[in-house]
Amino acid sequence: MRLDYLTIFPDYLAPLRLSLPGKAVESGLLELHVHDLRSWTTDKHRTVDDTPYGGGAGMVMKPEPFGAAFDALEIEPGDTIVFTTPSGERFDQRVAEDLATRSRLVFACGRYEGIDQRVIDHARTRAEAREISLGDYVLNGGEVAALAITEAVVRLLPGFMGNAASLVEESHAAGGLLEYPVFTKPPTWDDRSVPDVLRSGDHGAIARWRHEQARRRTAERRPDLLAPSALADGTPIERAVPGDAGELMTLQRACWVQEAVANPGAPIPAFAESLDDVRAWLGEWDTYVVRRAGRLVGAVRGRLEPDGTTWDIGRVMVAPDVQGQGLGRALLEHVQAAAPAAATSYTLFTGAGSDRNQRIYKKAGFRLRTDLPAPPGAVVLVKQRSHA
Ligand code: 6GU
Repeated sequence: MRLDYLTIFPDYLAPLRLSLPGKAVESGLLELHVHDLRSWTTDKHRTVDDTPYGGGAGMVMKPEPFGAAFDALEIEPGDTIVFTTPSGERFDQRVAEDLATRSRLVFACGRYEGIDQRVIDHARTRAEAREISLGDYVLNGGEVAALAITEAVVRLLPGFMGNAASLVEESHAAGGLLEYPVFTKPPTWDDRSVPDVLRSGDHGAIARWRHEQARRRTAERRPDLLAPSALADGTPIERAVPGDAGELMTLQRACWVQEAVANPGAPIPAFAESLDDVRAWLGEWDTYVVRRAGRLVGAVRGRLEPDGTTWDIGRVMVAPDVQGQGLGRALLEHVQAAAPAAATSYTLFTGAGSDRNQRIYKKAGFRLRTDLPAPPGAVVLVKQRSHA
């Protein structure tokens, strides 16, 4: 694999030579080229940035040096140009695995407020171009991101690290859990002992303990990894944004017409809510939505009750024309998995006359609780959470 870096701070990328990629270079697995973007400037001051058209704060990286660099580096179809930018797609293990299949990656490290958009558009005409972000925070430049991406990609190359990596990769692979805690000698340190099970020699018990620990950690730190984040057909389940309030209100009305029919005489607050009401509760609940062809067709919300242990689920809504396709079940599973670690039980209401809803909830493990208070015309259902 050949890696090129375009940067105005070549020294920033010096660690490439020290760490693991350095070894891969020695073994001939990797070819690394760090380029000073300023070597493709033509003015006395070696200018790489200028003020933004349309005004605003900060500076924008000029297109000409990048254009000249792409020419000089003989970028061609089959190469992949990676623009590191906080507004890119989110980098993860899947992206790393994908990039590891390329024969050449060219990193264009952004600085300031970003790179002139025409550079990215131009790059797309010459090669594959991807804009990639490390995560939801802002660095001063893309160099650290290019280093991180490089390390994640290079360790996946066949022959690198004897490829033991592939065995460990189960964590962070699709559907994976975070790693379980690990221990080494001595058996007691600082009055802290290694868990007995790990010294028991019982491999079955060790595997079960590790899996339980991994699940617990994942539920606590990264509930999003446990939540099925997409429907079976790949349609994503996404967190609702404030702009969804209008469509949510529309969906709510469509769904609660059915509820009004199933529960004659019962008050239906959701049906009467205004746009401001929906906006207000959106701010207080974790809300998830599903879109089909750009239209919001499903939603669910959850929040922790003041007791700190009950995860309150509500507004499981599926547009009447797409009901019966398993969407409600997927949303219900998602919102349960999204509950914080502190949640030990789930609770929800539905109409006393809503037979279909009650059937779906019971099938999902919820039980009717006539001993608990419910709003007029409604019943309460509860399910205990199982963490393992
Ligand atoms: Cl790729 N660049 C910058 N400047 N900031 C970031 C980032 C990239 N990823 C997260 N924050």
